[in-house]
Amino acid sequence: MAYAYDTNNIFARILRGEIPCNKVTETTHTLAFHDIAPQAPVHVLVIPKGAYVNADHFALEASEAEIVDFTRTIGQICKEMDLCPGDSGQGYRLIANTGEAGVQEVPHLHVHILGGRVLGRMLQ
Ligand code: D5M
Repeated sequence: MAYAYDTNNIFARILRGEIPCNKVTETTHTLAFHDIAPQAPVHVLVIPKGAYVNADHFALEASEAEIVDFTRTIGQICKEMDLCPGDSGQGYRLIANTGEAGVQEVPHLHVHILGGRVLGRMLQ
């Protein structure tokens, strides 16, 4: 299946520097920034720099370098924000809303990192 990528979605525009973001970190293949409408004390969005619509597109078509960079960046942010339960952190939640059923608003893969409070049970 071919994935249709909208080059004018808001995260593509952030990546091109056309609109600002509140940056958390940037690596070779990944950008992370604070969500504009935070749902928790920590609410960071992590996006690949490549043009991937969603999680399955990325998982199936991204290079190993991109996937490793993206995954490690998520881990590093969780560590740096003291969210990791193996350290002194309380834990966190990762979410990648996907497609219509997943109620994805922005058609560029983004993983939400939510933490800093005890989150409600969420399996709807
Ligand atoms: O969620 C999309 C998320 O993207 C939502 O939590 C708001 C956030 N958003 C939208 N525009 C911006 C900008 N400009 N900066 C930061 N965050 C933004 P989803 O439903 O998973 O697609």
